[in-house]
Amino acid sequence: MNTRAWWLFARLLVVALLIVGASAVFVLQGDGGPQCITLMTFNAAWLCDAVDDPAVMLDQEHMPRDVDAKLAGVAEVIRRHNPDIVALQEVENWGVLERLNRRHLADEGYAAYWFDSLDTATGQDVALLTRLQAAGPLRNHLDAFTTLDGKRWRLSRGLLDIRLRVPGSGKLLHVFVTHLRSQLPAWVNGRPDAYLADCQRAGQGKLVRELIQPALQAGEYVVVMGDFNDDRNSPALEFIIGDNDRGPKLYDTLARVPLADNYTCVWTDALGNRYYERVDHILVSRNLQKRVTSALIDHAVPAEVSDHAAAVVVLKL
Ligand SMILES: [Ca+2]
Repeated sequence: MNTRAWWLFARLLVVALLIVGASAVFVLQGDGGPQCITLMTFNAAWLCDAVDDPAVMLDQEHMPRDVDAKLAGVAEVIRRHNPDIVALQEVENWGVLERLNRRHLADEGYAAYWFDSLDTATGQDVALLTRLQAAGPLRNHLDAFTTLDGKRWRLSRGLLDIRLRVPGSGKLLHVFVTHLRSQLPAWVNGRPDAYLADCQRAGQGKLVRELIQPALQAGEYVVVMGDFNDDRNSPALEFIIGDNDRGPKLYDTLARVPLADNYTCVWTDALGNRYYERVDHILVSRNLQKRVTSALIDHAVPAEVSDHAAAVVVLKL
């Protein structure tokens, strides 16, 4: 090969390397194809620190004996499903969420989102861990209210509301997380009133529906998840899903879980009867229904970690 031929060969080689390099960078940046996004919701059951917060009534009563053992147990449940988005309930404060994320999930690449709720009895808040980048500010809707049966209802734990960007495709997921009123009776004039608690939860369901309607009407990809303290056929769930209005309905992703596994909580009454109920939910807008590739409920949560199972859904976006 003469000098001229060598030069031509060298130039072609450089051009070929540039093309290969450019395509490699393109692949690394995402090819625009579908991505699998794993969603999880988990009620972590009194995820408290060991500090007595004078503003919270019940934090000392439910303080874990070993805070880091509790956090490690919660982290293990999260880690084994490798979720991209985790909705948490019953988080006492920002400090305990940061301790979970930085000390026990440090290598998972999560950003944490949280706001303090109005619930000063339990101190319980909702929170989000996510590997997806936020595409807008976090909203909490603590000031929102609705009326039902002549009464005003609000979400004492708020409604976590954030848009997240799916890597690669650049699509946006509009994620909402909440924790509705428990089934424990409300106390009125020193007497228990279970019906009032049910009315409050129904009012909260109506309010969630009103707050998610704009995103649904705009055709966004919407995910609504959390502990709603009631099952699919309750008034609260009927409101949220859209059974009571003409707007776009939500799809109940966990309905596809086999019946024998389709519960997230077990209650035992005074006579020792056991009741199985799915109170934790992952609902999505209908434009995501065909993008759900799997759904499961993880019952292997140790009793000392939580009395709730974790729910996991994979979306292909
Ligand atoms: Ca709190």
